[in-house]
Amino acid sequence: MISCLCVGPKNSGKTMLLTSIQYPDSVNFTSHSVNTVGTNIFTINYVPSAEKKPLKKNAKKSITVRELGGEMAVMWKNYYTEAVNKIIFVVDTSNLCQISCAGVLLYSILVEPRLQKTKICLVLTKMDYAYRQMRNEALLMLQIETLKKQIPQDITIIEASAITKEGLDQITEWLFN
Ligand SMILES: Nc1nc2c(ncn2[C@@H]2O[C@H](COP(=O)(O)OP(=O)(O)O)[C@@H](O)[C@H]2O)c(=O)[nH]1
Ligand SMILES: [Mg+2]
Repeated sequence: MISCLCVGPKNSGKTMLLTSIQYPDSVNFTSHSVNTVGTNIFTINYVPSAEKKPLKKNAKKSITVRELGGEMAVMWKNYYTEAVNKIIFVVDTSNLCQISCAGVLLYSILVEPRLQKTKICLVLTKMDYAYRQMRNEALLMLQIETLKKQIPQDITIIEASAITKEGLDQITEWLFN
């Protein structure tokens, strides 16, 4: 059963982020990417390293994440079940024009009755491409501080880049802990 979903606007960088997490040693190709029509499934294994905390006893060593294509946002609801305990929400930090779209999508998840206990990881991706200030602006426009006070879900914010690999270890840790 798939307990983790990855959602976010079209082209926000979901496929590339998950691919980089799934294959930590891969070389990234930024030149072309295929739009996700429907869903992609990624299997992420926990590879222990000196920096990572060891897993708890009996913890899963492999997690399956389902990416929902941004162009099918109206259909996301079909994948929201009580079994979903984690959601990775990907925002393109370099594209603030898309931020209101991201905000609407995020909000629709937060108010979903079946997702009230879901843990959310808000990934500000493409940080290699964004100015530092854009990170603050993105969070401001998403009204994260206000939301945090009003919603039952736990939100973890991680800055990442599929290119520099910044934040990828943190996302893996969040997935497994
Ligand atoms: N600079 C940069 N570009 C990225 C990054 N992640 C994705 N991209 C680019 O953004 C575009 C959309 O990425 P993709 O993963 O297909 O987005 P998706 O629609 O959310 O799955 C592609 O052209 C990627 O090469 C990143 O971390 N940094
Ligand atoms: Mg995709």
